Amino acid sequence: MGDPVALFDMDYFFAQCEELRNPGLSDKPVAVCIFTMGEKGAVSSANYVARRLGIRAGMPCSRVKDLSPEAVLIKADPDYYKSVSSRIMNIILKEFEKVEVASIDEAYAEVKDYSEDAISHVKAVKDEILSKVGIKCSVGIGSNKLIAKIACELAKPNGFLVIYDEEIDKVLKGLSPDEIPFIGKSTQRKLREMGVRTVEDAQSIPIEVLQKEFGEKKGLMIYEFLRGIDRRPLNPFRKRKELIKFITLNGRDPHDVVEQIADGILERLGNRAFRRVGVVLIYRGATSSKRKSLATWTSDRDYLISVLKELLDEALSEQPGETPRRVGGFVEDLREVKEKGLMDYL
Ligand code: DCP
Ligand code: CA
Ligand code: CA
Repeated sequence: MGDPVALFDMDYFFAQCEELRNPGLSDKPVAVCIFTMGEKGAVSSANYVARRLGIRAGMPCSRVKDLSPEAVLIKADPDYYKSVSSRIMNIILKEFEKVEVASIDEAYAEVKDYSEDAISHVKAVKDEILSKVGIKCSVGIGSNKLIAKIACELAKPNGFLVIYDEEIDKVLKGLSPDEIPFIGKSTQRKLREMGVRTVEDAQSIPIEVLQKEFGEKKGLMIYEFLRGIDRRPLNPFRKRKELIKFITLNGRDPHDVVEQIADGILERLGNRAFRRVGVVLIYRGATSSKRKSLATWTSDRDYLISVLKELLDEALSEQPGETPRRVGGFVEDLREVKEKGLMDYL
């Protein structure tokens, strides 16, 4: 099999971000709630104290207090979680040549080999995330993304696990079919309907039967996943939906770093243009953000700087007398432009 892959997955990410800015929460059950379009909120992340009381991601927030009257319910603050995420991802991106940022709290990195040096380097990056950002994560290493993900799940929380190729079969057989990553819920349900109870049951299904049931491509993928085979390459060019640049102020006036933020964004913009601009201010214990949609796509530096300044003033006026610790700017709604530097593009 190929070069090893490491998966870094932050533990109870949103809830841990809340503990980070409010350490008094750490020994309390914490549930972060997301409210979508006026719906009743659902738990998006729960710390381990909450999980021990039966509080789980996905459950209605209204149930949390029934399970634990002491539970602390917090409304999700996505801009703040993004700012923590970007600091973590920057550490991982700096330490490895090839990285796929797979989600807000997950990144795969290609590891040279299984040598002691290479493995302890991965461990050192986990430690650096904790010492520099203050976030605990779990890390799994294996010869492909699937095995890395399985190792990471087994390592949670705050763990580190290498699954060597010769251990794959034994590890897989110790899992229930529901614990094989990347196999969706409906596939799992169908497998159960086919009488599958263990991974060994599933492995005994001939490939033709799987392909008949799930289609040629998906059937083959399931067949391979059940054997620890995953041909998906690391995808370091996965398109990000936004570009964000944060700067720690260390006492400076936020206006003095606007150009630096704009340049940090434009550096990574490449052949793309943006149609929405935003600003995030991180205070101790609070976040304030502003965004604005533009009339058209642009990649113009002066225009970006002027919009960032305008949004910065709006955001600052919301917390009068308070000094932010960090300030970030971001651009969203990206699209490719055929010619670099094209100013307006419809
Ligand atoms: N998330 C969400 N809605 C989902 C899944 C996740 O809002 N359906 C958010 C909240 C999580 C973050 O994404 O904190 C990362 O998702 P994970 O599945 O990795 O969950 P956690 O990090 O909370 O828990 P774990 O410690 O098990 O990784
Ligand atoms: Ca996580
Ligand atoms: Ca995750």
